[in-house]
Amino acid sequence: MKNHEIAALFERIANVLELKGENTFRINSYRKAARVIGDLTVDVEVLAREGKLTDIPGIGEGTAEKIVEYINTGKMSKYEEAMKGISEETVNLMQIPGLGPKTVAMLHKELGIVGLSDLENALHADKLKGLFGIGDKKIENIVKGIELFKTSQQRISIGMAYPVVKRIIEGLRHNPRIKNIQAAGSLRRMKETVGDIDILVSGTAGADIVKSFVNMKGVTQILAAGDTKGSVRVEEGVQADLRVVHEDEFGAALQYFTGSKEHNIHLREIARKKGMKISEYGIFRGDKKIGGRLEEDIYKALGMDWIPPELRENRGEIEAAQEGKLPRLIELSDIKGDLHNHSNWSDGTPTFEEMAAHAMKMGYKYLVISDHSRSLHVANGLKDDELLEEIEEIDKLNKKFKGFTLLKATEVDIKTDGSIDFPDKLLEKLDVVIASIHSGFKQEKEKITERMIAAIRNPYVNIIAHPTGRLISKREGYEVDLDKVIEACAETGTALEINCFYDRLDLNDINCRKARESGVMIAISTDAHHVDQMWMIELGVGIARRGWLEARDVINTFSVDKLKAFCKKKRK
Ligand code: DGT
Ligand code: CA
Ligand code: CA
Ligand code: ZN
Repeated sequence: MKNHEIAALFERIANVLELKGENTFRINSYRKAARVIGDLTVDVEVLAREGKLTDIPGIGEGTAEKIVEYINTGKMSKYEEAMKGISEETVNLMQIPGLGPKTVAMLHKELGIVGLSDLENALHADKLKGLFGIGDKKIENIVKGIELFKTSQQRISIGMAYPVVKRIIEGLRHNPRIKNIQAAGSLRRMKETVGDIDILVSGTAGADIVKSFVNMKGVTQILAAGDTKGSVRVEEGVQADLRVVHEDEFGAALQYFTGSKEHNIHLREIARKKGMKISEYGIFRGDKKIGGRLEEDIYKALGMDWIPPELRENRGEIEAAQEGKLPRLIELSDIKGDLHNHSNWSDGTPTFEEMAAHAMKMGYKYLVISDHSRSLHVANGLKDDELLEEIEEIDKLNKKFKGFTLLKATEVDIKTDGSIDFPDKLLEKLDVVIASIHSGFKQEKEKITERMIAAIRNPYVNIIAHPTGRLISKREGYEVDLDKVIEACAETGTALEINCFYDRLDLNDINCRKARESGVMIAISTDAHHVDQMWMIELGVGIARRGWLEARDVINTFSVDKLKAFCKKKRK
């Protein structure tokens, strides 16, 4: 699929035009095209072939022509035209969070900055200070932005990598020469970003397996293809390595390549003290191999319980496993419903019926419909009477379902003064109230914390959504004193959310563990705006497991009655 490539090119054109100070309307239309193409779930080439590009909302004749040109020739003349007189390096600068076209243009004019190394030199020599609109805070943001940019160049979100792995495993599963196939590395540990993808198989005829791997759909570059190892780059821009091992070594290899490195180093130390050795080939006492077919062999020989991959970060899991005190981690099958979803009544695309049908297909018992509130105009927030209508509509639909319930809710804005965007008499009519911050990100830490705590103290607010506001590789989030927030949640019986949307994953693993240790309940929610996004619950469960959560810590493992009771309890 060329969707991502084409979206990126439109985004680049928009950036270049903005850098040149051109007409905003045209710039915005390229931005829109980029977003629309990037969000498509179907192959843009297929649509082009069928002449259906202009059926996509936001794609006009001119844009469609440019897409066709790119598909046919690998080039877009509009892009080449826009780039005249501008260096690639300068355009790349605009990918740094916090560096907009105006600043980039100004830095070029005032300091002759062309690329990243110029910018870093100028920062080093303290040359930015005093330039128009640049104070200490801005400089600090640019420095942070450069850091984020550098990491985002090296790592991709698990939300991107996870479907790639599913595709690869699905593609190879039916190969008769393969006995076992499993993801290893950071992906198996469900880390929020992934440097590269590691896949392990056991089987015969390694060279053949490697060949089918490197020839798979979606591979853009073959980096290596040997008898036991293949390495490729895929169209999502990430490297994937495949290793083939003997079946009786699969467990040891899986343990080794799952990592983390810190976890493995600690294990090796324990092995050494017991007079044993572990490697990717097995576990040995002296020269004698005592295990390696199963991963469990390794942990058992070392005198501990098998440790779920999500815990393998050397954060106390080895000690817990030695004492038989590992948590019974929550599983995907424990989840009975999704607690944060948007419909076409606000900024989502699906109807209530489509959402319910998809939820039932996923085996859920309930689904929360939580459209935005009245002040969030950019997301088409609901007015008071619209929320009332929504409630009526959901009540009507619920009469038709058996063993399934749509729950009435809102994602209500916590306004800049800490007040809640709907009056109590409306909130009272809802099953669940989710509150979140979408404005005033730049307020002082104290102020933001106060706002959030005021919301937590509201007897109708049940869940705080995306508590830190960060976007992976794009935005650090607002400053909030999470310890105070956790304390207030514990006191009032308010839950914190793990927002599963791939670029949020907020709370993260560490904060989630902290919340749990203070007795705060967690909601795992996708914040889906489209039914195709509801699968991301799997990412949230991964984060929850990394945060040591058990099913009983998570409110969407409750039955519908228990969940309603949890929400009602706070109102008393
Ligand atoms: P990533 O790819 O940066 O997101 O993180 P990982 O954990 O997937 O790291 P990667 O791909 O470099 O290696 C996969 C696993 O292989 C790693 O988690 C542990 C193991 N491994 C790799 N190199 C070493 C090493 O030098 N020593 C040890 N003990 N283990 C290693
Ligand atoms: Ca890796
Ligand atoms: Ca690797
Ligand atoms: Zn939302």
